[in-house]
Amino acid sequence: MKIVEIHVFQHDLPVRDAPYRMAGQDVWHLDTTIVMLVCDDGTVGFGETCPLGSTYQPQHALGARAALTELAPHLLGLDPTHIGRVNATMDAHLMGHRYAKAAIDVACWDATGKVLGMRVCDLLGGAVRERVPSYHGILIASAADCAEDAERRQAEGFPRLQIKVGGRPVEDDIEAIRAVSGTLRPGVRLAADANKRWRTRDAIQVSQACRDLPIVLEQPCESYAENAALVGRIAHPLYLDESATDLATVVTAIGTGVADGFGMKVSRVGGISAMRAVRDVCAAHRRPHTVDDTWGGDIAAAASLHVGATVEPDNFEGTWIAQPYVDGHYDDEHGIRIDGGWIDLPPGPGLGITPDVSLWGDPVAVFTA
Ligand code: 0XW
Ligand code: MG
Repeated sequence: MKIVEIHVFQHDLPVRDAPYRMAGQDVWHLDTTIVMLVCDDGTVGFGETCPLGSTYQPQHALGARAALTELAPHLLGLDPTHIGRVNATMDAHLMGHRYAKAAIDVACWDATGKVLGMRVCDLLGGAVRERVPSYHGILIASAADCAEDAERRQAEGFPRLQIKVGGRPVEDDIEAIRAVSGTLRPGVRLAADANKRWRTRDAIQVSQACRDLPIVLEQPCESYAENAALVGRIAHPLYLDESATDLATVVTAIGTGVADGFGMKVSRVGGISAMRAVRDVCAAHRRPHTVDDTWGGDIAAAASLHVGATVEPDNFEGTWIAQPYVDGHYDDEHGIRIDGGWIDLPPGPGLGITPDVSLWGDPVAVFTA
C-alpha cells in the first residue's frame, strides 16, 4: 500500500457565539488545515491541524501549510500503515513543526484503520470505554456569570470544568474561582487555566488565596522556567499545557517534579503517535492528563477522542473538543458531538468519520506520485 496523492485543504471555522474569550485572546474565527491522503488501493485517510490563532502557541495556520508543502513530496510512495517510518521521514526532512506533521500522522492512522477494518482506538490498544468524558471551559467573565455557566454545565452532565483566568486583576480571578468552586457537585473537578498569562507573583497570590479549594492550576505562566519556579510556592497541583511541547518536555517535567498533570494537545506533540507515547509515560508516572486539540472540526475532534478513549479512567481528565463553538460537521451522521458532557465514539473504522470533501472547496495544494 502506497500514498499516491496528498491533498491539502484550507477551511474557515467561524466561532459560534464569538468571541471565545481566554486570557489575552478573543477568538472570532479559526483557520484550519486538512490533509487527505489517497493510497494506491483507493484507501483515503484524513488529518487536520488547527492552531488557536497565532499567539496561543508558536504555531499558525500558514506555518502548517508551508510545512506540509515542504514535507508532502517526500511522503509519496511511502506505506501509510508504517506510521513510524512516515514520522521518521518527516523528521528527516523538516525539524520541528510537529503540529503540521500531526495532520499527516493522523491521516496515516485513519488510513491504517480503514484498510484493516479497525477503529483507531482499537489500534491504540483498545477503548476502555465507548463514551468519553469531556470537560467544559468557562470563559473569562464575571464571577456571577462564571458560576451560572458552571451550574448549567454540571446540570448537563460535564464531569469536569475548567475556568479561564488571567489578563485581569488577580482579585477578579480569585473571586471567579471561588464562585465556581462553590457550585461544584460531588466528584466534579475544576482546573483554573491562566493560559500562560499570570506572572509567578500572580500565580502564587491566587493559589495562596484559594488554598482551601481543591483545584489544579493549569499553565499559569508563559515559559517552562516560570512555571517550574512555582514548585513549592503554590498550594495546588500544577498542570502544564502550552509548555508541554513534546514528549521530551513531558518526560522532563515529570522527572524533575514540575508537573502533576497535563492539558495535552494532539497536534502540538505531533499527532496520535506522539500522544500515545505521552499517554503511556503519564500512565507509568501516574500523571493525569487531558487529550484535546487546540481547535478544529470533526477530524481533529475524532483524533483526540480515539486516544482519549484508550486512557485509563483514573489517569484521564477528559477530551475537550471545539464542536460546541463550531457550526455544522464534516460528516453529518458520524460527526463528533458532546452529548450531556460526554462524547460517543463513532462506530466505523479508522477515525470513524466520512467527511464531505466538497465543504472545503478546491485544495490549496495537491501532490501526486
Ligand atoms: C480549553 N482548551 C482545551 C480549548 C482551547 O483550545 C484552549 C484549551 C486550553 O486548555 O488551553
Ligand atoms: Mg489549557
